Formats: sequence, C-alpha cells, structure tokens
Amino acid sequence: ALPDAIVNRKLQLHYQPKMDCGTGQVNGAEALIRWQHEQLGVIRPDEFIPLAEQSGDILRVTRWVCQAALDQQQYWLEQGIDIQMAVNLSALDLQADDFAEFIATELRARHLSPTKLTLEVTESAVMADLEKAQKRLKELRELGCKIALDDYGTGYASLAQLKHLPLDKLKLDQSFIRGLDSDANDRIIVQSTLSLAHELKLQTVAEGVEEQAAWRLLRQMGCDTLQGYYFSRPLAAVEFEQWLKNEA
Ligand code: G
Ligand code: G
Ligand code: G
Ligand code: MN
Ligand code: NA
Repeated sequence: ALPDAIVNRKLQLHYQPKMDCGTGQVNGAEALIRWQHEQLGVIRPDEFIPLAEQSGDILRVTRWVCQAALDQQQYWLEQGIDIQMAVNLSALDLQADDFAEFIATELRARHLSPTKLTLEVTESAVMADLEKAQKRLKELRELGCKIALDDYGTGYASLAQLKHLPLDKLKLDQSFIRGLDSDANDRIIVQSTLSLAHELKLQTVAEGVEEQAAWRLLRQMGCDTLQGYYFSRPLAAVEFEQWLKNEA
C-alpha cells in the first residue's frame, strides 16, 4: 500500500525543532515522516521504513520526503522563517548514482541554499556500501549541503574509522542523553565524544533532551545543538508555526 500512499498524499511530515545550546534559540528542524493509514491510523516510521528499505520503496519515499521538506522550507522562508532543514536518508539512497543531482535540481527549483539543507545518515547506512556512500556524501557536500551522522554511538565504527567520511555534524544518540543527569558513565561518554568531535571539526547535536538538567550539562560540555521533548516533540507544520510564535 505504500506506493499508493505516496500517490494519494497519505504521507505527512512532522518537524522537530533543533535549538542552539548556548542561546536556546531555534536554529533548525528535522523532518520526520508519518503515514496516515485509512484503516490502521497513524503508522510510525519505525514500523514502515524498515519494510520500505527491504522492498526498495524507500527510494520513492525519500524523494517524496526531500520534496515535501523543501516545499515547506520554501514556504517558511517566504513567511520570514529561515531555518536549517534536516532529512533522513537510508542506505539505498546513498547508492543511487543520481541522488546528488536530484537534490541539486530540487534546491534550484525552489531557489533554496544548499547550505540550509542537512542530510542525516546513520552509520549502518554508510557501512552498507562504504565506497558508494563516501562518493555520494562527497557529491552532496560539494553541492554545499551539510552531512550529519545520526544515532552516533549505537553502531560499531569508532570516530577513528569515521574520520575519512565527509561529515559536518555528529548526532549523539539519545540513549546517552536521557540518563545524563543521573549516570556518571553517560556523562563521561558524552563529554569525551563531544571533545573528540570538536577536535575533528565536527558540529555536535544531542538528541533526546528531555530535562533542563541535561541542557545545563550539555552547555557546560560545549555541545552545539539540542533536540528533544524538553523543547518540543515533532509537530505538524502548522503546530510548528504556532510553537515558534510562543517561543518568540
Ligand atoms: O519520527 P520518529 O521520532 O518516530 O522516528 C523514528 C525513526 O524513524 C527515527 O530513527 C527516524 O530517523 C526514522 N525516520 C523518520 N522519518 C524518516 C524518513 O523520512 N526517512 C528515513 N529513512 N527514516 C526516517
Ligand atoms: O532520526 P532519529 O533516529 O534521530 O529520530 C529521532 C527519534 O527520536 C524520533 O522517533 C523522535 O520522535 C524521537 N525523539 C525526539 N526527541 C525525543 C526525546 O526527547 N525523547 C525520546 N524518548 N524520543 C525523542
Ligand atoms: O502546497 P499546497 O497546495 O498544499 O498549499 C496550499 C496552501 O497552503 C498554500 O496557499 C500555502 O500557502 C498554504 N500552506 C502551505 N504550507 C503551509 C504551512 O506550513 N502553514 C500554513 N499555515 N499554510 C501553508
Ligand atoms: Mn535523524
Ligand atoms: Na537518532
């Protein structure tokens, strides 16, 4: 049913704000997909993205996500809302030879700056075919887009192995962030990862910030950007606009 859902506009994007850790100001949004199924209600990406990756439908899903997120970014820019947009890519997207060209075309069609688009990739998506992923990420980066390594710390690769990847940002997985206030080991892991990332000239993002205490600790540790329920859950576009008004 997924190909029909794309055609029949049953897919929707929600947007989770990203905050500057120092100032607490919004500096971006991550687009996260939802499927409004007629019989089953809202299906979360955890349930259908792995299936779409197996079937190959992910290629069409990702292209829809990129187009919808860039439509939204263009609309927001017209409304005076100028924020970095992040979308998630899968392993197969990185293997498609025309992916960077696709992104270039979609950006150009909307007069959007490549530097305002972040592509989030997981370690496993990159490792599925390291050579192709390296080539693709390099092309996207040459275009001017930003590359973020998502869910960092849950995979097998070390930063030493990842230093050869063309990356701009490291997103620390939420499993390290949730216990930050109470778990001394998490604090050590996060502090040393942030230091290493900065030595490697990578921007740092912490996901899963649920409490003010975590924000305070991450600020002390020099983290750049925060994302989590403490600020906001992922929101529909109109809710996001409302949330922005309340923040201002
Ligand atoms: O939106 P939610 O917080 O439930 O996301 C659950 C998981 O689904 C996350 O790991 C997220 O990266 C992934 N996900 C959400 N939207 C997309 C998407 O558009 N493409 C891909 N590949 N993964 C997504
Ligand atoms: O792409 P990624 O795996 O980073 O997707 C983020 C996922 O984490 C989404 O499912 C999103 O809804 C979820 N999420 C975002 N902020 C928080 C948070 O503060 N706490 C928890 N438990 N989940 C979060
Ligand atoms: O692209 P579409 O035909 O769905 O847009 C329909 C109308 O909705 C357009 O006039 C556009 O200005 C408006 N619109 C598109 N995105 C948003 C949004 O995020 N918020 C609000 N309030 N209006 C939007
Ligand atoms: Mn992500
Ligand atoms: Na994550």
